[in-house]
Amino acid sequence: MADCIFCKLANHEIEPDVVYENDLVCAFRDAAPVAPVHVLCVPKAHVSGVNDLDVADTALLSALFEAAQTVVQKLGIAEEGYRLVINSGERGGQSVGHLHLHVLGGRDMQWPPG
Ligand code: IU
Repeated sequence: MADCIFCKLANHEIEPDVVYENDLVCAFRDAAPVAPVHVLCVPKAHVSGVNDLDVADTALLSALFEAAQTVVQKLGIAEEGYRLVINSGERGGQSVGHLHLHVLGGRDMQWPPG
């Protein structure tokens, strides 16, 4: 999608700090991290958010979770624990209109989230 910043980052039009990528997903470090580990798993094709996600697209779903699993393994937080978050829509706190799975870790997480 033409003016989508995450399309540009996930497809290296703008170079992100990549932790891992596969054919369908790029996982890169968040530019404004809120935890010692804060990585975004981003589909390379444009999907606006969860409402527009084709849940029959099992290849994309599996690529997203494969990316998250690989990120936590590579960054050494798989065993200690971490949080996966997808903010959806305005009240859900989504600020970028391109689906992304936050991988947060390296500190204790609070519940309920803010
Ligand atoms: P949100 O769930 O849509 O609020 O998350 C958007 C995230 O994208 C947020 O954590 C930003 O810091 C991050 N981000 C980024 O890493 N690089 C960018 O160029 C932009 C946002 I714009």
